[in-house]
Amino acid sequence: MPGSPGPKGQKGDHGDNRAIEVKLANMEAEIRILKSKLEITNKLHAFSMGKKSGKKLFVTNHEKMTFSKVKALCTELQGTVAIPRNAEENKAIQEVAKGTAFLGITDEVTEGQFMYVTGGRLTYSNWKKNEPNDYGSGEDCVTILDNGLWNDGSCQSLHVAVCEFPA
Ligand SMILES: [Ca+2]
Ligand SMILES: [Ca+2]
Repeated sequence: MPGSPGPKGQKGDHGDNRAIEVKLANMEAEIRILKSKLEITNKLHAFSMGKKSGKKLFVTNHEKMTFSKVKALCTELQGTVAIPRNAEENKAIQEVAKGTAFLGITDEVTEGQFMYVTGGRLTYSNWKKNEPNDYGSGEDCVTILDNGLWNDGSCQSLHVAVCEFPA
């Protein structure tokens, strides 16, 4: 995953073309080295996370926070809040979270109509019996419980942050 672009550098001194060409060649060589190092780092990271080819990666820092904080954190990492699209992904998130975690699903826009934070209506769900119940008319976020079942809960509650990254 590429980082955000760095700040603009200061204007350099004027030099003759020869000096500039040498500088440019050196920079190109450095970029090549950095690229290959980054590639190895990415591979090593994916390997250490048990990343399987063609599967999404679900990652947690085991911290509990509000839904908006989880969303901001995942966005900062260029991922999204974990969204299980099938039973297999639901299980994967359950195993990563090891406790109640927020999912990237809310009914904040229209009460009772749960949507993905990335857009679109639910295509898979795993609600606990008698959920979602919008208890106290204040439950617009969705959590996955340690048994893998879902409950709608308060977005202000503190739950484990799990982000997902594309396959
Ligand atoms: Ca609700
Ligand atoms: Ca509920």
